[in-house]
Parts: sequence; structure tokens; C-alpha cells
Amino acid sequence: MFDKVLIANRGEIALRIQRACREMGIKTVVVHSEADADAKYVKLADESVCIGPAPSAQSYLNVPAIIAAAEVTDAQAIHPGYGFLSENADFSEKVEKSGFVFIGPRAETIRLMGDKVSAKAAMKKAGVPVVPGVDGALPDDPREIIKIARTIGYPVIIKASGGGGGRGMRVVQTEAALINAVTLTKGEALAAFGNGTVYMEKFLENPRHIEIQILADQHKNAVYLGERDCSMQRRHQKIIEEGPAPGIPERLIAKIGERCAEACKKIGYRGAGTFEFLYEDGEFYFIEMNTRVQVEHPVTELITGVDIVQEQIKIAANQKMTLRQKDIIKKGHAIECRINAEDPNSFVPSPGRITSWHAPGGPGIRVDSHAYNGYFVPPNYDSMVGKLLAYGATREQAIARMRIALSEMIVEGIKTNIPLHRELMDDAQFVKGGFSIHYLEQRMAKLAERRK
Ligand code: MV4
Repeated sequence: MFDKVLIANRGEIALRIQRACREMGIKTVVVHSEADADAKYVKLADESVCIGPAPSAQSYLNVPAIIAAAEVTDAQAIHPGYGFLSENADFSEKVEKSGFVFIGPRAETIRLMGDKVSAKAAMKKAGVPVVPGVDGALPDDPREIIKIARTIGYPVIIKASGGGGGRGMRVVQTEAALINAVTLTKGEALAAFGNGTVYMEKFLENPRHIEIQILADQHKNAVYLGERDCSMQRRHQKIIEEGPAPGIPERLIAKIGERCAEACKKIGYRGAGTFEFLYEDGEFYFIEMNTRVQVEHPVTELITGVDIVQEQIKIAANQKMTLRQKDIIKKGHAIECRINAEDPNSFVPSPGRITSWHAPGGPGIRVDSHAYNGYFVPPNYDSMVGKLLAYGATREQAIARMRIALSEMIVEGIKTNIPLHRELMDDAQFVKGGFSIHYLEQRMAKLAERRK
């Protein structure tokens, strides 16, 4: 096992990784920007290294500075967390070439999944169901493109191969709009990702976003840890995640989960990962794979009792997974509310000094946050200041506990989305469960209409 791990991230996930390391007897180095120098989680680490000024491009994305920090502190492995460099194949390659272990998949796998056309092809070949349509990149010839769209049937969606997470997509309703939409998407993709490759899928009108968490080691073992329903989102920012997914039969989850684990073995996947699916009318359609630990991983930890971050570290250290599929038993229900420093109505970020912070507690409550009384939320990064999770024997109990926790929670000095979460815990559709990815935006539009 490693003696010392460098954490190349900030905020709650830097603290989360630190806790995993501490429990395993591993020393930690946290790298930080000037804006994060005074944060308590930085002081809690065994060592810390300032790697640059506040802007991410000069600190959390500064590859030479991070590798130099690993060298001077004698760390053996680097945990990238989520965001920043976590899905950057060039970074993972440089980390390994410099003699450190990258806690994540091989660079080759990150590259394969980063390109959505190749990811989809690889998953289809490995037996994972994908959105029906014509596979591969779109050709240049407009007549060919029109033919492909006719085969698929309208509406279709044009997606950038270099995109993902909602970047670089366009829905097309009619043939008249098709070629212009393809040209626009290609141009945007080239500008944003340096890759003008686009592909086409049947557009699913009202899907749910269901994802499968997996773990795979370097000894041909792979398991799935069940699913999360991440449909409560706005502009591709998830707000609430939960598991199990309400109303989806366990046999369907087991079937798709087995396919995912099997696919991991086939492609030689290493580490933790997530298969993202759209779910509509009882069918799963693979859209993307995330090759990192995700914000919402604690939902799965609460249901399975598996510490996903510790498993990532053990896998990176080339240990054999002791977990077998039969040992993974889903129990109870977990809900996560992302607590963001933002206006609850306009979603405009609200950085600044937290003048009062009171975290809830009690049975089934977990708070993953680096914030505290007097903490300054820097304006330079993501607005998430923490995650509030509620676990219960049933979904009803988890919701009841989440309501109480949200009523206890106090954050003053900045605006947060806690009022929105309080509303959603009493929202009839949320309480019923099983809403689509469009629910939150439709609800907001309705409320705005009523205010007129
Ligand atoms: C889709 C889709 C409907 N049909 N693909 C958006 C993020 C990216 N991961 C894929 N996305 C979508 N792909 C087909 N064929 C609808 C979305 C989508 C979406 C997906 C997951 C979560 C939120 C979403 C919000 C809007 C659109």
C-alpha cells in the first residue's frame, strides 16, 4: 500500500479523499491555490503545497506544478478527485511517466471514454445497450446525413464526440433544420474541443438519467454497486441524486449492472467508474462513461456500505478486490442534496464569507463538506459547498430525514439553494419519484408563469 498520496483537488472531495487515506494509514499531501490557503482541510492534511494563484488554469490545472509537488513531498500516488484533471488522459499519462501512480483508469481508457464515438462503439461491442441509430461519426456528405436521419427517424440529436455532460448537442425536429444544425454543432465542437467530429442519435423525449457505479481491479474482477437516479437536474447540473431508482425493477438493474461489469472486464477497466444511461419505457440506453469518482458516490456508499474512495486507492495499489458481486447487498434508500452557494431562484453564484454554519445530524444523516463558520467561499470555483445525504430503511424515511436535516441546517452570509431543496422534499412529483430529466426545468417554467 502507498505510504503517501497527493490529492490534486479542493473542497469537499479533497477532504473526503483525505479521510479515506487517514483511515487506511496513508499520509496525505494536499495541493492548493492561493485562494484555498487558509481552508481547514488544507491544514488537516499531513502536508500542503501551494501550486499557484486562484484561477484554476494556474493552480488545479497546472500539471507541472502538481507533479513537482508530488516529487518534493515524496508522494507515491495522485488522486485527482472529480472535475479539474480527473478525466485528462494526458495528465494521467504524465503522472505515470513521472513515476507516480494515477488513482484512476489507464490513460488509454480515459482517452477511449473521452471520445464519445469510440466510447459508444466500445460499449456496444462489449454488450452494453446503446441509443438506437447509426453508429460512428457523421459523414461530410449532406445527402448521407439526411439518409441517416431518415433511417433513425425524427427527432434526432446531434452530439459532439469531444463533448459530454451536455456540452455540444443540438436537437433536430425536421429535415429542413438538419444540415444547418449539423454544421453549427460541428463548428462549435471544433472551437470548444478541437474536434469537429459529431454523431447522431434518436432523441429520447422524456428519459430518466440512471447511472451504474462499478469497480474493477487489475486482476479481472469487476462488480456493479447498483444505480443512482440523477434526473433532478438543471442545465446539466445535478441537484438531487438518489438510489435505488424509484420504480425500476431490481431484475432490470441486475441485468444492466451485469452487462456493465462484464464490459469492464472486456475493456480491462481499472478503478471506479460510472456508466450513464438514459432510461425510457423500461429500456436502458448507454450514453457516456465517467472514468472518475463522482460527486454523488456517497449515495452508493450509504446503500452498499462500500467505501468507494478506499476501493479506488486499493485498486490503484494493484491489490486484488476482495469484494464479490454476491457480497454487494443494497439496503435501504439514500438521497443526496447538493448544497450550492447560489441564489435559490436565479441560480446565480453567491460566493463570500459564511457567517454562520450549522450542519444537521442524527440517524441516517451524512454531511460531506469542507465549509464551517467563517469559511470564505472563493468566487473562482464551482459553487458547491457541500453535500447533505439522508439514508433510511425506505425512500419515505429517507425523505422524512432529509426534511428534518434541511430544517436544521443553517448557512448565513451567502445565499444557498437550501430553500429549493426544502421545496423539492415536499414536491408531489418528487415524493412520488420517477420523474424525467426535464422535471425541474418544467417546474421552474410553470412557477415563473404563475408569478406573471
Ligand atoms: C440525450 C438525450 C435524449 N436523447 N441523448 C445530455 C448530457 C449528455 N450526457 C447526454 N444528454 C442527453 N442525451 C438522446 N439520444 C437527452 C440528454 C439530456 C440529458 C441527459 C442526462 C441528464 C440530463 C439531460 C438534460 C438534457 C438532455
